[in-house]
Amino acid sequence: MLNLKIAKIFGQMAEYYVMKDDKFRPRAYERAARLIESMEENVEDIYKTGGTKGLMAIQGIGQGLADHIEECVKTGKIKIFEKLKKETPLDLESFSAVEGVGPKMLMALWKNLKIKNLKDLEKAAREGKVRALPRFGEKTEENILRSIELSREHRGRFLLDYVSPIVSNIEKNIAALKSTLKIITCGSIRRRKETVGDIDILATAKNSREIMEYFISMPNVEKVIARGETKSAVRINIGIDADLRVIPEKSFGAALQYFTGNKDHNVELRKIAIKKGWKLNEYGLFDENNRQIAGKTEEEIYKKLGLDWIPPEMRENRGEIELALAHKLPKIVEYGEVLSDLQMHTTYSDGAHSVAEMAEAAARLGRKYIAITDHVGHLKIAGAMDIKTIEKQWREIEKVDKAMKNIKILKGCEVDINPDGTIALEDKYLAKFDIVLGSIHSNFKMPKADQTKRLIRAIENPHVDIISHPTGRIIHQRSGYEFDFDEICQAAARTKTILEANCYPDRLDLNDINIRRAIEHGVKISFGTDSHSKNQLHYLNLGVAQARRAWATKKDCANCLTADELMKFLKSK
Ligand code: DGT
Ligand code: CA
Ligand code: CA
Ligand code: ZN
Repeated sequence: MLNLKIAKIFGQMAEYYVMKDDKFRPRAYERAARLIESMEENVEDIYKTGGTKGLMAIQGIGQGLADHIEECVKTGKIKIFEKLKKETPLDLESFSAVEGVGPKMLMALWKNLKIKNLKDLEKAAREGKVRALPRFGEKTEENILRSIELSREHRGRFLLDYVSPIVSNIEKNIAALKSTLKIITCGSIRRRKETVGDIDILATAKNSREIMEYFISMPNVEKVIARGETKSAVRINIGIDADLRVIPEKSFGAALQYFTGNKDHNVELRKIAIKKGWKLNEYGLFDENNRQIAGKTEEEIYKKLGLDWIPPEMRENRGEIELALAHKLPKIVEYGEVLSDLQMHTTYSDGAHSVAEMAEAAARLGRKYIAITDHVGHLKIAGAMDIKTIEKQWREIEKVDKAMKNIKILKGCEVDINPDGTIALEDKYLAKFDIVLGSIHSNFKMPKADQTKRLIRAIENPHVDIISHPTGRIIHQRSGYEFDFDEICQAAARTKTILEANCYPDRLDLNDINIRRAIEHGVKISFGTDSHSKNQLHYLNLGVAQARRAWATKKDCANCLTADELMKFLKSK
């Protein structure tokens, strides 16, 4: 947990230094925050074994930051941060849910209206006080209110990737107990939904008491909500609830099916049972004489009802039940069929690791090839590359690629799409990359028709292979720019342009619904983790899960092609 705490403090210090017009600190603190947040090793452990020297061995951590971490480990606080907070006592965290309100604006809101937190801001905006401030205006006020609404919709839901490590940890620890027989998490987590409301765990056991005792006294339990022999519920310290049910073996499959859901899928399934004169619930499938005819495994429940087994990701009552009844379920892409990662950043732009470090980590995860896609264009804050730097990177990629036998590295880039739909790099350079991702990183608020035209023009550029994070939405933060999605899909299908299923935990863009629409238009999708650190490369499966939720098959996914096949496909554009 300490990593998150320090990352949060550094992130807020970056914001305070922006308010103070500091030239260098904001970027240094922001980078450190992102780096630490994504690190697997705990900085506290690194400090305890290697001291500040050990910390400084981490790329991007200098003396000053190392001293801060030391102070935080020793005293639980950082004095300079406490001083900054005292000077400008803002609840910065509360504002993180609102898009488009930067530190400078927060400073102005504080100075002029004494706005300290999100609640104050909403009140002032509703009263029309925000628009009166210099450089704010009516439009900004509207946007603030809209984005507060959006964040409210998401309240109480957590990013799948944020919850996953906590879940794995609980599963691992419970599995290690003597009395545990089986343990599995179901609900929206098993369906790999992009956000989850709570953690639903099922277990079978020789004796439920040991499991329950452990569950309610886990170190990260903040509050015990309910405790019992077969069911307990707790609040975990990140604010999410978890419940654990211990189920008899003979009902395990039925419970697994029931608690995996979703609810609508279950309701449809139960109707099929009722039509046969049977009964289906979390204890089993029962015939007209109330004899259990299935329930030990999930497979036998589907089978007895006349359905093929349905992968959990598909269980959303979006037509999968009819197909399973007709034995016509699509063969959705398997996690292991995805060979590559087609978006990542290195130290050449805003990433934390070198080309070689990224390639080695990707190879360890079993990727057969990757595309290095540093920023090109206008994103100064993201360290966009110029021509000289690009050429230098190409030589480096060639060198690393030659040295590494188990992975192929493609020369790629993520280049800005200008407001008029032209690309922020000349064609003669674009032509030299193996793969080009076009992205919208600016002018989000254009009218729908203009935004659509802009994207179509980018798609029509023969050098643009993939449109990256096509809708621009960020989960819990912003809903994405407005454009005609079907028109974009038609243009992409016509030109053989790929649309990305970005795998970054709060992007997942395209989302499951849009992936399905794209596929129906005949568009290929690609997976890119958008990693800014080698510790993020595992995000790949988050995106693949969304594609499975969209019923994508192997042939719909560019990353299921071998590197040679992909190059051939790209040349056919
Ligand atoms: P979440 O937690 O909001 O992300 O979504 P779920 O799908 O995990 O929903 P949750 O935790 O409320 O319930 C877990 C599963 O239990 C749900 O997917 C289906 C099942 N379930 C819950 N309530 C009902 C119900 O009223 N009827 C039926 N048939 N199943 C239900
Ligand atoms: Ca749930
Ligand atoms: Ca639940
Ligand atoms: Zn991007």
